[in-house]
Amino acid sequence: MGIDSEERVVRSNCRGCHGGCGVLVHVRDGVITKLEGDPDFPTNRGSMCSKGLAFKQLVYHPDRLKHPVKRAGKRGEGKWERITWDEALDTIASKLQQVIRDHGAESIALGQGTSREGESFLARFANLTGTPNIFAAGHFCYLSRVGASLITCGNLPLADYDGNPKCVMVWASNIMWTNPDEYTGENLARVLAQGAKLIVVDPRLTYQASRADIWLKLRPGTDAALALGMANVIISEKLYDKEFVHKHVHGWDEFVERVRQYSLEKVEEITWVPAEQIREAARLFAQTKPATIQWGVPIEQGINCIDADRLLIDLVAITGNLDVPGGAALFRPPKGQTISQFTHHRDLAPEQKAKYLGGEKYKLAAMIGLVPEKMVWDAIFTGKPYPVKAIMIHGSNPVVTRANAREAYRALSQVDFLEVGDFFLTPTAELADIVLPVSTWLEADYTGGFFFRHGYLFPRRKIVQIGECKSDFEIFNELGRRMGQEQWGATYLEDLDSIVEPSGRKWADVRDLPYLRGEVEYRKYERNGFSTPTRKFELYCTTFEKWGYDPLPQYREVPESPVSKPEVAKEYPYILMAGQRTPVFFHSEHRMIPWLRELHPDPIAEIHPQVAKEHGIEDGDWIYIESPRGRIKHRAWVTPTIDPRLVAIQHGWWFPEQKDPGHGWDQSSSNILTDNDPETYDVSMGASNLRVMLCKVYPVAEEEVS
Ligand SMILES: Nc1nc2c(c(=O)[nH]1)N[C@H]1C(S)=C(S)[C@@H](COP(=O)(O)OP(=O)(O)OC[C@H]3O[C@@H](n4cnc5c(=O)[nH]c(N)nc54)[C@H](O)[C@@H]3O)O[C@H]1N2
Ligand SMILES: Nc1nc2c(c(=O)[nH]1)N[C@H]1C(S)=C(S)[C@@H](COP(=O)(O)OP(=O)(O)OC[C@H]3O[C@@H](n4cnc5c(=O)[nH]c(N)nc54)[C@H](O)[C@@H]3O)O[C@H]1N2
Ligand code: SF4
Ligand SMILES: [Mo]
Repeated sequence: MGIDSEERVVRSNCRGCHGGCGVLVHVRDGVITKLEGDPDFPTNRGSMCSKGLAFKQLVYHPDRLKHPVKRAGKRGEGKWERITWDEALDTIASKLQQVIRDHGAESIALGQGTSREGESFLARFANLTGTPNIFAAGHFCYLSRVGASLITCGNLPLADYDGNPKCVMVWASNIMWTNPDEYTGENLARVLAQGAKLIVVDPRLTYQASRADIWLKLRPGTDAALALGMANVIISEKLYDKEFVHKHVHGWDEFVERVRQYSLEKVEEITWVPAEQIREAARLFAQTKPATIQWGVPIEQGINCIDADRLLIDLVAITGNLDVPGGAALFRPPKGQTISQFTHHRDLAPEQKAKYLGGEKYKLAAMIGLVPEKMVWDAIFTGKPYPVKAIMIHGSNPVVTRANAREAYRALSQVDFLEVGDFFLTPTAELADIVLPVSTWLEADYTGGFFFRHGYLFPRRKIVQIGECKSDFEIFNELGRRMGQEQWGATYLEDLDSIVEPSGRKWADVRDLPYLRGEVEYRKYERNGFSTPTRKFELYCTTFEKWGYDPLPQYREVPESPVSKPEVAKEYPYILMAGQRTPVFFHSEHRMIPWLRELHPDPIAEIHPQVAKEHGIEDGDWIYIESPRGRIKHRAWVTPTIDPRLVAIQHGWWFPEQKDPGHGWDQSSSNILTDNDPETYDVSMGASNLRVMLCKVYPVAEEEVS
């Protein structure tokens, strides 16, 4: 004990966000003392972000839920009673079985948020239970990209930084702060330091935009139009890869015809980007080889979601940068079970698949196994097309993170039975009947990154045990077995065995390896074609044709903009960008972590000095941001880096330090301002508009500042 005790260093990989950074975990006397970057790890090469460095404060946080609890008072009253795991799991299992008996398995919905490691086990549990209804964040984030890629070229293309791109088009991405999905910012920084050209497409002057060779400062939400304009230049100046187009593309002529409808004059008018700059960027992108696109989520959070995604893949493909070194590669996973095999997605009975909520309308979402959450809320409110009676949410805080947060709050307050698995009593967990305490990535074994498409698996070992916490893996395994599902292993470690089994190994054989990587091979399409109905890269999407959507990409005007709603714009004159991330928080998380909150105590709205002057706002003042649906408070950051026609706010705010059970969920959350109207959804994916709408701003009166 004390100063003589031994310090162990355990290699692991962080999952404080999506990033999967290699870390060295220092442990003394069974307690984690420090996390630092692993210089030998391929994804981060020693770098770590503030969230990862502060993660031990999350693990040992005094407010962490350490045992299961059940509701003691009324819904949302904040009164809890400690229960055993047996009581918790028995209660959940018998409730779910009762719903299956009375209404059918489809009346159970499983909820998750953005990618967490537990998602594979959650999906497996849903499929084995027989419900098609999984709601997540995927329809407006990432899985939309996966879906768009599946129907276009069979797999998700990823920027191949290891192949050293000579030009990177950073499109709606703040990767240095966000390390999203398969990516870490470290890789972009490295190729830029090696001299790669940089094009940035972003309405705000970000760090990257300030260093770009070309910065395209577009009107928020108009990305699809800009991409069509760039395609127009590439086609009319014959800058495309003729051989690729000739041999591997389906629907070239139709695509060319569609693109011709987007003249640069028209695109300039829609996007605010001068025609000459569009031309210059298209030339730089098409003429520098290899080139890649680093895309980000804002293009997906609204009505143009899938077409914007498709267009970015199209730009990569027609310039000959698909599946080539330094372009956008189609990686293969290491040998093992596929996600679809593991989750038993294919085993969900056809009659159950036919019951996807919203599946008739949002066919792409149903194809990848997702339900827009609004369909679940409506089924709770109306019982149509059938009632949803029980919800299990693991790894999400919809009361803060989904469009029209008030509606989400109402739905989750009304559903018959709600179980939430989380680290803390979030505003969503506070509405539950039972809350389960979940382990973090430092507290369980797992094949990290299993859901991602970068071709890696990051084995991770359990290092500490906190209270009675259990991992999502263990919870779904135990619950599944209680429900009589025979496919689960005797412990969840046997389920991990099954993931690696096709490689002839067991979990124990790989758990101490730093990572596993699939074989990297480029230009696979030359041998096999693409995994699409035509075996070609589909500029003209035959799947969409079959489903009755426009097979070619188009631009749809943002549903609430000065163009589409000039009357509303008279009262709400600014375009609101509702979703800035900060480097120190992940969505609604981390506001309770001292090191991180100290760096960023309050929600911040970016407004231009001209706007500030007009409304009598000083830098640092509390202001209201109001949309036609409600108002919230942020502190003003008066900055010339934002256009005077725009206001940018952050996303994910609640206040764990406020002790009432709502924890201020409706005070500063961007989703008090958003709508969740299906009229504004992407047609095939059901992506809701989280980002672009109209607003006004004004100071908070002194007496209202709390
Ligand atoms: N207006 C607006 N809304 C947005 C966005 C925006 O830009 N603007 N962004 C959207 C996007 S892209 C996304 S992906 C969503 C994210 O939406 P969510 O995924 O709902 O966001 P989080 O706040 O990360 O919620 C995750 C919760 O799970 C808990 N958690 C973390 N890890 C685990 C785990 O391993 N297991 C379990 N059981 N729990 C865990 C955390 O404590 C937290 O409470 O938000 C969306 N909402
Ligand atoms: N620290 C931290 N990291 C995160 C998250 C977090 O909350 N915090 N969230 C995670 C999740 S789930 C996601 S999806 C990713 C998101 O991370 P990214 O994909 O990087 O997306 P954002 O940071 O939301 O926005 C990126 C940039 O797009 C710009 N932008 C906004 N609207 C538009 C638009 O209409 N068009 C264009 N071209 N640009 C626009 C913004 O100004 C911003 O600079 O980050 C992940 N990583
Ligand atoms: S970027 Fe994500 S994975 Fe990497 S250190 Fe930060 S929190 Fe951890
Ligand atoms: Mo996301």
